[in-house]
Amino acid sequence: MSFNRISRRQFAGMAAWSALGISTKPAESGQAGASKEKRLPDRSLSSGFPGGFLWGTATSAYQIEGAVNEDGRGPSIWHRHVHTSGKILDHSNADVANDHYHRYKEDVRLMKALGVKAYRFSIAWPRVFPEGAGSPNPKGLDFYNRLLDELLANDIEPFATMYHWDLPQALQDRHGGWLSRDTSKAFADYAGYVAERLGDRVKHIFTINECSRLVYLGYGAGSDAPGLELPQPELNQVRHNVALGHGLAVQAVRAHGRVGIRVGPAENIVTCIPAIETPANIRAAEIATRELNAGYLTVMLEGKYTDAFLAHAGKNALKYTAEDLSVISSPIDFVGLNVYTPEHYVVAVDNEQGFTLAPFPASFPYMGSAWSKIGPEAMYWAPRHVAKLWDVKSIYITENGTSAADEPAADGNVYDVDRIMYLRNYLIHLQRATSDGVPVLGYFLWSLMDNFEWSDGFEKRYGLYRVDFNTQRRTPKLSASFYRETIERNAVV
Ligand code: GBH
Repeated sequence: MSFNRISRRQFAGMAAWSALGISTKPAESGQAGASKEKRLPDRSLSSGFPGGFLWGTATSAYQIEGAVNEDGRGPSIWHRHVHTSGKILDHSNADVANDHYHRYKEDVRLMKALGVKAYRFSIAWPRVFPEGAGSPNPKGLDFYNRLLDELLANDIEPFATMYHWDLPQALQDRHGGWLSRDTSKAFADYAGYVAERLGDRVKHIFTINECSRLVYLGYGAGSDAPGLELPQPELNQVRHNVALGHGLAVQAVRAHGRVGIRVGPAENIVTCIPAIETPANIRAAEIATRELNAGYLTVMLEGKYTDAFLAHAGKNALKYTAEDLSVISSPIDFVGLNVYTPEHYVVAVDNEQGFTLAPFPASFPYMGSAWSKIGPEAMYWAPRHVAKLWDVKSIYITENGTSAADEPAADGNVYDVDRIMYLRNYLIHLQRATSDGVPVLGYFLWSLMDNFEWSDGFEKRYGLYRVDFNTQRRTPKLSASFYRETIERNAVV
């Protein structure tokens, strides 16, 4: 990159980097000057990640795009929810959010400055099918054409999520959203259409982001869109239809995408950690992980509900067919895992289920969100359990990151050393996993920049870049430097 080709905005961004003591020169520029000398001694190869390990960042459409009424986009359930439910912490909405719809080129430059080689983003279903089904909206799809071209011009590999919770409102109105399997079918039609249109440039597709959260918070607790509090039998049916939607979408992507397109889920599994790493506790944690994900990843990978899961459903037993189970378990190419928290610490006991879940002491540490327990070892055990239990050969960490208080210091910089502490420790455990041969191929940090954090509005910040939502100015936090260094060395720093 030569200086006279740098735009003013890029220059402003780079000034912020150097204020944090980071050289913005690419590593291969041969400038073995002062910045090199200051480096720590190289670690031995065994302390790094495998060659070709894919470093990326992640976002989702509704959380960053804004432009909710532009170019024929239809309303989504989140649009309705933020404007009517009164359940958003700061009473904000995402009508503008990060204005990424108009600023995507700048945002790709932010990624480039980090050195990431991959980007996980989601496609807004209501941009592509404003009514959820029926006629596609070419102008909506065009946004993703522009984004993909920009990413590829910058050597950043696109990983597209088909559904990150922004269901077209029309499908909610027409048949209760995921309460009806018509939504599962409409989802597959949309996914197939996108795979056909974008499959020349997108080689990796995630079906649904975190099935469990959209089911329980959207249809059970009602804190997320569509804000419903359904009784257990209906909730079970919603869950089944979401799993079915995943399977139908896998099939549609294969039917309509190019040969070799790769597809899988992006799940937030209930991660069970052996409280002490004895063989008995490790086995108990595996059993617990299989049972506690029975309605999601377990059925996707085994093609059946576990006995304990069905017994628990009891009189609320689900309506499904054998055909449904084979659709849900359509072969996938990889498993994506969003890893944030240790869900349970497990101790082996001699009872019927073979494990007990240790209660969390009141002193257990948390990061900035009410649910965000700190347990770096989740990053080791989540992929290890998945590889071991189901012999999965390819895993991506599709999200990991944390909110933090992020107060700018007197000099204007955000020294988010708590986020760095969190990331460093999770990455040490990820490195432990890859060293042990757990097949994790890449890692997407959540998130590229602060954004609309669902029912927490703009109150919780997850970004490597701070966003001033009044001016839309993006500024790297110290954690952006941490991530850039980690990527450059392919090792935890
Ligand atoms: C991810 O979910 C999302 O994919 C992403 O969009 C989001 O911005 C990011 O994390 C940060 O939150 O309300 O007590 O029932 C994170 C994992 C799992 C966190 C479910 C919230 C519900 C806790 N989520 N959890 S509670």
